[in-house]
Amino acid sequence: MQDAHWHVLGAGAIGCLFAQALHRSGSSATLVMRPGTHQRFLPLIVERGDQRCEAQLPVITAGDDELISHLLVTTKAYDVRAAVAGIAHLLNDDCVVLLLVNGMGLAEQLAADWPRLDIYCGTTTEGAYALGARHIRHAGRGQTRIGKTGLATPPPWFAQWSRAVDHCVWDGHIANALWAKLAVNCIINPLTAVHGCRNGELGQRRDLAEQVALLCDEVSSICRAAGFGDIAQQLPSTVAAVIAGTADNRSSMLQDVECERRTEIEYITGYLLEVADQLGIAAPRNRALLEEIQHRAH
Ligand code: KPL
Repeated sequence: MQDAHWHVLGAGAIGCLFAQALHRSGSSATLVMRPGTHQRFLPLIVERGDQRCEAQLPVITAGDDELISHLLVTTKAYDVRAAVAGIAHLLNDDCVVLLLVNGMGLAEQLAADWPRLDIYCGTTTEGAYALGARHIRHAGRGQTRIGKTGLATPPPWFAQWSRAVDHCVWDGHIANALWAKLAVNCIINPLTAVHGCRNGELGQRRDLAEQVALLCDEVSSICRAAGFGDIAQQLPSTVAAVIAGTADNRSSMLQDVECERRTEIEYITGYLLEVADQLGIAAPRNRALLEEIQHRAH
């Protein structure tokens, strides 16, 4: 089968990392940029250890007429719907859309807006951060899991991804991986954002460790009721491992709050609370954190 041509919507650190990985492995990847971008090619720089890889990637905008068959979406969660709507006229009817974004609920929203899209979800622990526009540092190797609910075996295009991206696996139960990440993010992200601390402090400071434990209980009970009993059971040890493994990190939500950017809280804690409401579970700690973060943003 001929390689698919990927279009990448969202040229942040993760979008650049995967666009470069696809390009480097011989697949074609095009950046979808905002209207007003006049360049036909843009440089993309990835630093890794003491190496620096620079590539020129083709660019399109919504004003072009190039059709899109495979779309990787790596925008902020709150931008996904509008960004996809902006290029909907370029999408093939049965376009493959791979969502590699934080939070949950977006696949359902896109499916409701465009029922014919073939939507996949992914989650990655690759560590990358921006040094400038389309200039990133690939700081930590991680694992990338991709899947689609109800699809046990990968579609043909996945071969490209396993060739291009180290430690990229097809996950026949992707909902588990997404919920496991959601549960961890519901604890670490809002707590670090509210207390203005690095991830490691959540394990080191007794007052914060207590809050982690209480929040773990609440998130676990929602996970359990939603059918993710294993995630619930392992949550305290999973969270402790992520806190220890990312001790020096400033969580993405802390960075957003510090830079006075919009946060992704509605797609993380907000999504969890929607599920809790549907299941009739009270979640006062999560609700208080949601309100606190929303309050700070205004
Ligand atoms: O995913 C993260 C984030 O910051 O969004 C964690 C795992 C908390 C690492 O910082």
